[in-house]
Amino acid sequence: MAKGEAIVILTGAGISKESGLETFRDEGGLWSRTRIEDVATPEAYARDPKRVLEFYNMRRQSMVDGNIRPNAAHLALARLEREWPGEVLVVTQNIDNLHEQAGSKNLLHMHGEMLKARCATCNDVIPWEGSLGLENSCHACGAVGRMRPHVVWFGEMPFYMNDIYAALDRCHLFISIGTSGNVYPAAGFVQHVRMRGVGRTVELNLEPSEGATLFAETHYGPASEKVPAFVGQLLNAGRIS
Ligand code: BJW
Repeated sequence: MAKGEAIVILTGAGISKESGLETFRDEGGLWSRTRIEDVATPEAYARDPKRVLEFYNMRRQSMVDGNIRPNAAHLALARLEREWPGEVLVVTQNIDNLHEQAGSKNLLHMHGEMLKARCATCNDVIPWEGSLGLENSCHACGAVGRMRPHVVWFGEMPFYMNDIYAALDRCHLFISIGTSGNVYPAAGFVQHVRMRGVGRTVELNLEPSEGATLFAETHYGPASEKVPAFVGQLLNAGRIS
């Protein structure tokens, strides 16, 4: 196998759909029932924190109680990380913990994590599985009513951007899985890789995304089928191109 060829994988809500979690923009998805402006912006939280906390409490509870498990696509990416001789980095927009459950280790949650809470005053982040309310106080600074979901809302800066761009700058293969390509900066990663003039770009999705034409190679179908098949081919070939 070629040593040192690096792979960056961007995942979105589509990879977790077959584990029972909702996507955002598909028909019947989260944003078809709830307005982004009401629950996923800092302004919404400032205006009506209780409503925003309740929206995330419901989703957190269904994630914990629903016994949500990784599917074949998450497991295939963990296998790729274990067996590929070069670097494999998963950058996920998802706030679920299915990549961790599947065994992925080199993983960045650019839009945060559902099972963590952050203090809006001192930025302390702690694990959080129960409901969040305005009565909760921060264990680090003691502020009351300032614990919020550890997620990235519209207009907020996603996490790990320096690490992500550094990885995109050295990767030989960029794979985008189960994301509609509507939300920046993630939607711009494929262009970032293509601008370098080297590197293979692949989209694996149920159907063509907004930015489908930017990818050199596309494969359409459920992630639980397309991802294991693609990973199997990659590991058999032992090289990227
Ligand atoms: C399957 C499948 C199966 C289904 N198998 N596939 C004006 C003002 C302020 C900002 C902006 C502005 N104009 C533009 C911006 C930037 C803005 C943005 O992109 N807006 C666009 C709407 C235009 N972005 C931001 O604000 C970001 N921050 C930022 O840019 O910082 C810099 C900045 C700072 C200050 C000022 C200005 C700029 C932050 C974005 C945060 C996104 N947050 C959310 C919520 C996270 C918490 C939560 O979960 O509640 O992240 S929104 C939501 O969208 C979530 C997702 O991670 C993200 C992406 O969605 P995803 O994963 O692509 O899901 P879907 O549903 O869209 O697609 C699913 C796909 O799966 C589909 O393609 C299906 O076909 C497929 N699929 N089943 C395979 N079985």
